[in-house]
Amino acid sequence: MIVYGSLVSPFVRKLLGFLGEKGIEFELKGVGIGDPDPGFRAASPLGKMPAMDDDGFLLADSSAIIQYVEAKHPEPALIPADPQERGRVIWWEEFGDTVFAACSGKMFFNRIVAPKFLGREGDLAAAVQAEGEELPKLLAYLESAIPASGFLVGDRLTLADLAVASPLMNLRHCGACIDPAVHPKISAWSEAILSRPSMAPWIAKEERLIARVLAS
Ligand SMILES: N[C@@H](CCC(=O)N[C@@H](CS)C(=O)NCC(=O)O)C(=O)O
Repeated sequence: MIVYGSLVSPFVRKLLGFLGEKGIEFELKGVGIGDPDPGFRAASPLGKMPAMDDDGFLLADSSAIIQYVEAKHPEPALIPADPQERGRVIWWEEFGDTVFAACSGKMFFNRIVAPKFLGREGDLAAAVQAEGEELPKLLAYLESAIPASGFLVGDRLTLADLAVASPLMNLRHCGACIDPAVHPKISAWSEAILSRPSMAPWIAKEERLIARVLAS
């Protein structure tokens, strides 16, 4: 399987962790925003990452790819069969993808991607608004919702944990680290998820990339 994407995308990071947890071998082909790579453009009609080529089967969108992989490789199950658990997992994926990643994305895109990767000014007012107004409410909700099990749904890792922990890395790149004194549950839970063998090597690589880019 080939995955097209950049290590710093929350959607790509979620997918890489998911594939790692499944034990699936894949090759990551690095592409950037607006990348003309023909394989990427064929797999991603809208030019968004991630996209996938699985032996000629082309698919874009992290959630679509994850559903495909879960159906093709059911074990270990990362999307539970239990109706209530499955509903909760999809809620958390939605929260991670469309709410949390949108907020962290306003900070990350405008402060790092636009100036450092695209060579143009970001909308710094949007970043300030996201950090000051949106983020505190989202972190308060997440802090209140992390169960004692240490996993967002049930008592084992699911897609929910990967989907919500992933955008936290984009906050970290912006210097907005989780303060364990203020958000002790998010701090402990996210450290546990982001340090899993499925995530940690990619994160180490992406941290080196961001350090290089910020120093340039
Ligand atoms: N719902 C999509 C979102 C993908 C997405 O928006 N990716 C961003 C990077 S984080 C992208 O490719 N943006 C480029 C663009 O919008 O042209 C998914 O889960 O894969």
